[in-house]
Amino acid sequence: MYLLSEVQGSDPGTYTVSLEVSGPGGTDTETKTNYITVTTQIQYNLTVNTEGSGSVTLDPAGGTYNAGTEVELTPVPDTGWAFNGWSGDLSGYSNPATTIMDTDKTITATFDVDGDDDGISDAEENGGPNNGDGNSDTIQDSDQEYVATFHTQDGTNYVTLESAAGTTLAGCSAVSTPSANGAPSDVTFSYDFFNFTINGVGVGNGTALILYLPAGANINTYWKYGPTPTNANPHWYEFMYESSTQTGAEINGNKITLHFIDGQRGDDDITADGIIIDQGGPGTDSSISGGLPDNGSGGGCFVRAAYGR
Ligand SMILES: [Ca+2]
Ligand SMILES: [Ca+2]
Ligand SMILES: [Ca+2]
Ligand SMILES: [Ca+2]
Repeated sequence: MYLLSEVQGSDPGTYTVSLEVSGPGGTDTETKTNYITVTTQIQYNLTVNTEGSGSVTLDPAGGTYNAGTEVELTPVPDTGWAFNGWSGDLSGYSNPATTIMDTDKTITATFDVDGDDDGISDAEENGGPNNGDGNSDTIQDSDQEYVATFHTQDGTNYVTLESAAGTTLAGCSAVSTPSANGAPSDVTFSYDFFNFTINGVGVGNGTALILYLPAGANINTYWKYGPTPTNANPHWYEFMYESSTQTGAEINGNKITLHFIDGQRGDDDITADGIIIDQGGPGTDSSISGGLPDNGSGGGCFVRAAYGR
């Protein structure tokens, strides 16, 4: 009787094998190092389907990948349409999304009509809280180009962005929390991150945007990952309100007011061009003492926000 050790791994390479023989006279084991060379790479196929009008860009391109390859999928809606979720072997609303090729996969991207061009489809906005009026102004958010209601990245919650009247939102999406070095270890980003662009701000002007989280949200900080006027390399920084720059987040329960000045801290294009570009996320910092803010009556972070530093 003999046993050949199983060759593990999917990558081509040279492997060590052990041979064990046992019988009435005893047992003997022989191990040979670098004895067998495997030359065939295991590969899997990624099939992408679409519903509605749009396409999906794959990085790396191709559709056939070595086992273990991480593939980024970016939905590209046609004009007048917006991405509205993944199905099949991927779920949620992340844009872009990633998947690891550990088997053959079939993934479907759904696109629906986006009548107000904010990057969120009518169907998704109309499915939001308060019958599709997340900012409670009695107008459907799908008809408001400065209001966008959409799913969080994992698909479990809805959020609403409301920029100032006269501005327009574009490119709104929910994305994964950046995993880059320097992430704050005490902060949990339960809603992951959001991307948005505010157009029509006026060159060099200030503006504010309200982020409505689900009722009962317990958050006490807002962080960003990107460049700032004093450090052009993307980096993590806390974006709470500072009286010195008049930029940053004020938190009042589930309502976060983000103060921006075109070209200043918080504007990811760090250019005075009439456009604010943001990627950031609300979080819960377990190292902040004094409890979480709930109704603006107290709590560590709201006091910081209200009175500056
Ligand atoms: Ca829309
Ligand atoms: Ca509304
Ligand atoms: Ca809208
Ligand atoms: Ca700008």
